[in-house]
Amino acid sequence: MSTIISVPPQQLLERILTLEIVRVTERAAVSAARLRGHGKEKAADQAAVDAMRRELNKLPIEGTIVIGEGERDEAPMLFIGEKVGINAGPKVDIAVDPLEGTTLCAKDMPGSIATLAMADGGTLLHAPDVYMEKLAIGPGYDKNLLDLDAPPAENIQRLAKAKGVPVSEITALVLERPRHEALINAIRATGASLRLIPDGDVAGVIHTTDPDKSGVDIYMGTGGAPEGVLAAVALRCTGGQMLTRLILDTDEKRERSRKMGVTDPKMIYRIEDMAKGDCLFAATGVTDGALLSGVKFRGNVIETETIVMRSVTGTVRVIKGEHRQLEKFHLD
Ligand code: VTB
Ligand code: MG
Ligand code: MG
Repeated sequence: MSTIISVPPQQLLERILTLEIVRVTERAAVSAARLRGHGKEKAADQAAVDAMRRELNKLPIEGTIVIGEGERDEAPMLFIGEKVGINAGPKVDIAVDPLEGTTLCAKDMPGSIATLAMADGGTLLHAPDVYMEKLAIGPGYDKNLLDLDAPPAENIQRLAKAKGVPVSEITALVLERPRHEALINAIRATGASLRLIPDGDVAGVIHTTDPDKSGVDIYMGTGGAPEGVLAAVALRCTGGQMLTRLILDTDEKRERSRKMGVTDPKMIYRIEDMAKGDCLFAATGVTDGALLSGVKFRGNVIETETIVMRSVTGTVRVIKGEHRQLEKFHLD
């Protein structure tokens, strides 16, 4: 049974773009990786942003950045509303996190990636840079299995039952943050296993789509809304499930999100509400991680590993790149 959502033929993205976006995340990852382990989060982020912008501006698209990053981190960003591409070709929405896990990169810890999603123009949720509640599981379950408002224990018990395993065989993934203390205690009380990550919940959510490989059955907790939309695009391609809600706990955030088109501040989003049309997702490893290997510098050859997905066909490719003479052609 496929849970992949179909779209009308006129909304299909040109499939050649699948490979084009690989170049973009590859170059962002290589540029960030040059500063891996240097303790300079902003410099690494800036390097990734600059490379991503330069590569995006070579693509045959009329692109608009609808999700940039940096408002919350004060990071240099590809700003929301920025036009990218050669200004000819399909109109597309683009969500970027040029360096997801800046701290991981600065400390050379596992799991930082360069990531990007592209979708038919006007079809991605314009999420402000606020926190977002997230609940995600892999494909193959009833679409009403989880409830964002249910206690964590209940969602875990429902998942265990649907999977046909005891709760002790369920692993939940959560960002290690003080704000998650109650969530962490509630998960521990169920007897489920809990994996804590320091950063990187785009990859974290993606892990739920392949529990046999990742060991992760469910993602729970709050993380960045931009990362939530990126993960939703990936899940749209692989067929998992995700429920989210923006945390708009101040007038300023409600006003900012209203300006971005959010009419119901309490809305619970499903994947198809966050990514309505055909979409593509790519991520290249910067540091080594469970999802992707990091960039390897080997003299004249630079190696990258990228995962790229296309929603309309549900194709997932892992592309290993060997790059030669990068500096000859570009200025990074
Ligand atoms: C998460 C995590 C990111 O932001 O989205 C997180 O996946 C949420 O914000 O890697 P806090 O760090 O404030 O908890 C990141 O850590 C950075 O973008
Ligand atoms: Mg991020
Ligand atoms: Mg970032």
